[in-house]
Amino acid sequence: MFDDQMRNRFIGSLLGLAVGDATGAPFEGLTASHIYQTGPARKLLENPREYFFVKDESSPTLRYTDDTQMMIGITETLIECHEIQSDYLLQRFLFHYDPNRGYGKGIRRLFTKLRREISLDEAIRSIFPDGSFGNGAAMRVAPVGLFFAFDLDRVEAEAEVSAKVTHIHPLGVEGAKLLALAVALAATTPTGTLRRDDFLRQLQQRTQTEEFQWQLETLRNINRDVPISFGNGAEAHRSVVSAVQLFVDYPDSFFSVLQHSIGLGGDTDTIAAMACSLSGAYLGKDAIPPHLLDFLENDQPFGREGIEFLAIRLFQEAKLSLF
Ligand code: F2R
Ligand code: MG
Ligand code: MG
Repeated sequence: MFDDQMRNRFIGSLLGLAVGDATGAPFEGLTASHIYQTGPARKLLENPREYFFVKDESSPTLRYTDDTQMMIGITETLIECHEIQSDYLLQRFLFHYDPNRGYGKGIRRLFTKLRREISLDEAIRSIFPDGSFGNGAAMRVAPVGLFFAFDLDRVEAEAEVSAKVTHIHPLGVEGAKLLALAVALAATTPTGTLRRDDFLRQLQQRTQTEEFQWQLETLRNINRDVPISFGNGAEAHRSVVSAVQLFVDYPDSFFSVLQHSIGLGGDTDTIAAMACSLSGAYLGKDAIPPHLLDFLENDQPFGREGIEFLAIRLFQEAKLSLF
């Protein structure tokens, strides 16, 4: 169960998330047609130096954003606590918070307010009274799907706790549960055997909101030749199923998942982060193109090698937590 292949999938998922985030980030907010006219995305990715790397000839770098930074906080929490403890997770989010990493508006306001000693619930509701339905809880949740991969009920429960630290709107929470479940299923399906409809049916059975129900139902009834998109926005219900769609439509190619994530336009870093965390969980680290992975920022302790180290620790602790 927890063998070398699984270890490789943990690494593939977390590094995949970071590579997707960092390559999508320069295009976040642009329209699909703008990206097409500049690229298209396949060409951009084949020759990333000009479009993706932070301009520093001495050390070209792909720089990740809030998606990866918050994933690191979740990974650390699971390594330390073997479950999501809300207080611990919030402290890790605040420790890593860097306003230059492109955080969502609501999150920036939330973290600023928390410094003024009001309660978490009061702070959350003062921004969006019903809570945020942003995709921020889903973009960071992959480690939960990996850690509890063989227990889908636990995946759902822990993903919910992780979401509610910042996102209490039912769509924000369900987006996180859905993505964590998808990561768990991807990580436990033998490579080369993914059955599209089985995968989507299992997700649909575990979703409640009408919004995610109709999207998954529609996705089950189309194939990748049908040009239906489930959105490219920063809202959970306008991006999470899009990421799932990209993974099930291109299960055997990390590069294609990434290319089509960027080609969608809009919230490119986050859609790529979510879709590539699925692809990496299914295909493992070796599927990530080295001409991108080698240039992921590598400042210690939380660069490329640091994320790989965290993924290995997460794997080891997941194995330990079973005994
Ligand atoms: N915020 C960004 N990108 C903006 C540009 C960044 C720029 N390049 C830079 O460098 O500064 N990206 C990140 O935000 C998304 C994740 O957002 P999260 O964490 O869910 O935050 P938030 O603010 O809670 O929600 C995002 C937006 O969704 C809308 N929204 C959410 N709940 C709402 C509600 N109840 N009512 C109305 N609107 C709601 C708002 O527009 C929020 O700002 C990722 O893309 C990540 O990469
Ligand atoms: Mg981001
Ligand atoms: Mg984004």
